[in-house]
Amino acid sequence: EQPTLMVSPASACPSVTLTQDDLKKIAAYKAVEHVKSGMVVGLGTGSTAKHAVDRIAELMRQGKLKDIVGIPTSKKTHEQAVSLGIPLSDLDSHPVVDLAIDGADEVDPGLNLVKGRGGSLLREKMVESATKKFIVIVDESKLVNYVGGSGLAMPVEIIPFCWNHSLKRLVSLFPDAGCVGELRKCVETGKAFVTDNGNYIIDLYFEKDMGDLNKASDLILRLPGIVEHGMFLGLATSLIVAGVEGITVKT
Ligand code: ABF
Repeated sequence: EQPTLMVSPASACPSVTLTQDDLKKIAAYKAVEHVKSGMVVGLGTGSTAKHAVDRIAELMRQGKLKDIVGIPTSKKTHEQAVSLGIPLSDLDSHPVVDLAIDGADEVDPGLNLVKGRGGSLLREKMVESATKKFIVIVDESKLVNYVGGSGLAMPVEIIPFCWNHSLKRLVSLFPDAGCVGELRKCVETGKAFVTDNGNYIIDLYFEKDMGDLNKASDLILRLPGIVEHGMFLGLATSLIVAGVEGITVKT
């Protein structure tokens, strides 16, 4: 039996202050309870998903999980999984994933997500659209009423060729939403951030909501030069939220 990491309500344990990272870990451990031996598992990216990958490896070491095949969603997660000894494969060899576990930047009440502020949205979307179950793990700070409406970035992966042209065309799709965009840059180098796939990212910011999300998605994807966007609509099958009051699971 897999141990469950429990969180006490704050009122029952007033002296314990949980950090945001503690909450991420709690959500991740809860999600890993759904991983069973023999599964093909999509391994997410980011500081929350990292805890899930660590936990899967720990259970494998303890002999509680066997014959796991991991499908990493980024080069970083690939490296982490290799260092932990998790056997890996890809969608070419395993086109159907049993379960994927990943974080998100925003989650709305309909389990629509914004992802990609970490830059891995394309591989994440490829893996998470090929899975039977996709559990999203977040701390409560990620919950929003409407994705894309938080004033924070909605990332779009584009090819580098004439990126400024693509930026302008993206912004022009949303004339009534107060949309602005910028090329994502590396903080260290000041140069364009390059994704695992050799592409650039445009971060779009909306003053007002962008309206129908599926329509917005279609409009973005129809532009030549656009590879993928960070709205994950209708892909998540469950959500695990860790907050100071405890864990909430939504399916
Ligand atoms: C990945 O990691 C991304 O899609 C998302 O941008 C980010 C969330 O990061 P964290 O878990 O570190 O908050 O899931």
